[in-house]
Amino acid sequence: MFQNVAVIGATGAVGRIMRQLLEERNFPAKKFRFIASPRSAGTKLTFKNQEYTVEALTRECFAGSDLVIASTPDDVAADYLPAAVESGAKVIDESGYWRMKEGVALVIPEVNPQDALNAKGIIASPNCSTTQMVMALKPLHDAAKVKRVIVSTYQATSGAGVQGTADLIDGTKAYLSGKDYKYTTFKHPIAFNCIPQIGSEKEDGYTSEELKMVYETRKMLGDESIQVNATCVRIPVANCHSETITVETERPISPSEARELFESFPGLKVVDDLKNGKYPIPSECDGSDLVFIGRIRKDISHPNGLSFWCVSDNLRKGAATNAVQIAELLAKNL
Ligand code: 2RA
Repeated sequence: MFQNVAVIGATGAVGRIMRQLLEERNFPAKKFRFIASPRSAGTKLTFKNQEYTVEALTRECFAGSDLVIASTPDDVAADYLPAAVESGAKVIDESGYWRMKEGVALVIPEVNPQDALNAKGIIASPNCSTTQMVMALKPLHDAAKVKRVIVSTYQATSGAGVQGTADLIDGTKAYLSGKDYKYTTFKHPIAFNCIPQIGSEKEDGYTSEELKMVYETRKMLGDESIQVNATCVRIPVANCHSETITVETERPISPSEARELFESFPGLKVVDDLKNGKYPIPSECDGSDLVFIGRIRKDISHPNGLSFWCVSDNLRKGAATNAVQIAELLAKNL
């Protein structure tokens, strides 16, 4: 059992769900601490019926904690987490900063648990859009080796933080009442619109979000030969990312074999009955820790191709749940 768990970024959108999960799942630890930016320090919060005062993040604050779970902006993770590792704690990081660094484990517990157990320093949790896709790819890769993936995402505003969803709600109200609204998170109106840019411009006309899907996938599946072509789009949905995924495998996988592979993989749930209008939709996946798959069908343009639709709560399995599952894995193997 961990003796002293520090949750960093405890008052943010993901931090709030992390607290809820640690409580609901009865995470085994003697003591918890909740830490956030100096701006939120002093805030009172309730955890397991006990009141806690949020502490300020400093480089010295990790002393005494043997597990640190952090959800902060990248620059904060870059500045502070090396001090957490130096203090001797196991460190799980939700930010994007450490994921692709040499020697940092990037982990989805259902996919590559051993990487977390072998990790010497920071254990990073992947980007939300990558997590749900890699959950779906793993059983296909194990059965028939994934060679190429073409993915388009339909990403919720909550992925851009609390202000992203505020922009969706307030922008929609303004649009409906014919008023102007100044968007603070998005470059364009998100109400009644979609925006084909998530993240910053990178090489060859791709965005940072799209390249995360390429490089993080290869790292977690341990296969640098997998080709991934991603297009990431922000849509006016508050929560849950959706993805269309087309996979080319070394040998053909039929839709019925794919369904069996998905159904027997932990953390995946198949909802696939087109005749009766049943497939995963964000409004029904919101609040779940699972990754949902539907519309499983042959890619009629390629003999070894398979297409499907994938939806998951980006704040839960895409962020908080995955981090807490890594913590549970470490706790079981202490
Ligand atoms: C987004 N994937 O949805 C990002 C958040 N990490 O913007």
